[in-house]
Amino acid sequence: MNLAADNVRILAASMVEKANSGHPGGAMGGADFVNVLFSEFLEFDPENPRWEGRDRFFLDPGHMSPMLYSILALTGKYTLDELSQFRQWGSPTPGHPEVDVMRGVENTSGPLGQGHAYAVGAAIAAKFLKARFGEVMGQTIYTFISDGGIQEEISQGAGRLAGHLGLDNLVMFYDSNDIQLSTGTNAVTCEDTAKKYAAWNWNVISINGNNPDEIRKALTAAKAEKERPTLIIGKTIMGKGAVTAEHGSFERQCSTHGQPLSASGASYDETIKNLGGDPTDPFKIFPEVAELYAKRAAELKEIVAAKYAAKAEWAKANPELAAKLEEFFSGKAPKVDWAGIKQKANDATRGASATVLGALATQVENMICASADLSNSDKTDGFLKKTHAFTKDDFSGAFLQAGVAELTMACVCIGMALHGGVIPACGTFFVFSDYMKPSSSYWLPPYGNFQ
Ligand SMILES: Cc1ncc(C[n+]2csc(CCOP(=O)(O)OP(=O)(O)O)c2C)c(N)n1
Ligand SMILES: [Mg+2]
Repeated sequence: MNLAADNVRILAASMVEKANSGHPGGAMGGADFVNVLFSEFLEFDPENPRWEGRDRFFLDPGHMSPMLYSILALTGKYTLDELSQFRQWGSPTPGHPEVDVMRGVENTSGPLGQGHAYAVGAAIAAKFLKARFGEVMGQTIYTFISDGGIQEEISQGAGRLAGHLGLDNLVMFYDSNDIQLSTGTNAVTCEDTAKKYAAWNWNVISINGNNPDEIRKALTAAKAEKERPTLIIGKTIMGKGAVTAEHGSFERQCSTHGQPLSASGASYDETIKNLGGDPTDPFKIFPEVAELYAKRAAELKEIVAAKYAAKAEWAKANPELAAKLEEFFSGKAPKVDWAGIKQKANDATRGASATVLGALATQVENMICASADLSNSDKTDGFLKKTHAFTKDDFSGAFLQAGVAELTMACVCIGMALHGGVIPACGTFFVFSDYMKPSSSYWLPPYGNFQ
């Protein structure tokens, strides 16, 4: 296990070194978690990345992209050559990931905090679908957050909402390495993060985030949790394995956050050797690691075959539901009787909007509407009146009361869309939509130039 995590560390550090740009330290510390997740827990179909019943993995800190690309290379989604082209013009490995489901990248990331809010939205979408289709929509939503995401204000809304709605299908790993871009975290915070999330009704587990046994135990406990989302706080070591030219430890150094190891004060060559690699030929997958991931691929084949068989049996017994599930994920525009919508003359725009939303609520079965505590004022209640709001144990409705948190609401809606199978919409007043604007950076291509 440690060999595979070291392999990820070697690849991540080498990508940044070759590009002469990027973020090695965090990626090296988080490698142990993603290795256990991808080699033992995450359920996906290697042959069919778009399978709607797959578990999802949402990365929050986009700067840790070398960790994501490296772990996905172990699962066969990137070639070593593509890793070596990190941050190069036209390569599929931009500095910050851009959504590419076929390669296992479930979300675009870069602006800290948004990635885990997408995961909250995806978990809500999964709950909505499970309420309608049952166990065929029993997937788990995993997300990876770092100190920056925990500090960003959006985590308040995302954490509150996930706890309040009891999203037990959501598992978040917090890479708590006590280091951020310019300082140690102790320069800016003394909060008790475990208590904060527990107060929001999360199941909180604290572990050594570089220990595979503890990671495995925590993930097993998280999957068994039936009431609350789980936060695994993993204490990790920034730049794990980094050494100086004289072989002194160069771990836990802020300087490894955002530059090649050689520029940070560490020795790239000695670090790669320390991790068991060859600095003259670092883009390699160790044979034992290839074997580990081949074994997992074989297991996944069986896991997925069993799930497809269960789904086929369910579809046979529930042909109408099965057709509906397919329709929901088809991406086709829903059929709406637009001509049947009658507007009153001189109605206020929010009144006219309510009329349309009312028609959509009855005609678009997989639409979810959200409002940030304005439903009876922004008139999204035109939709709400035809359904009911989500509560902890009831996702049979189709309305999300997001609370006063416009950016959270926007990102949660994006997360629902990324999950697929649902059509999210949200409303607020124009003046407050300014609070939502950071979410729109998600749509701005090309995103690879983000620094
Ligand atoms: C919204 C937002 N603000 C600022 C940044 C710039 N930035 C990138 S990483 C980072 C802090 C990183 O700390 P942490 O998340 O702990 O990552 P680590 O240093 O441990 O790799 C900052 C401020 C950003 N990516 N997004
Ligand atoms: Mg950190």
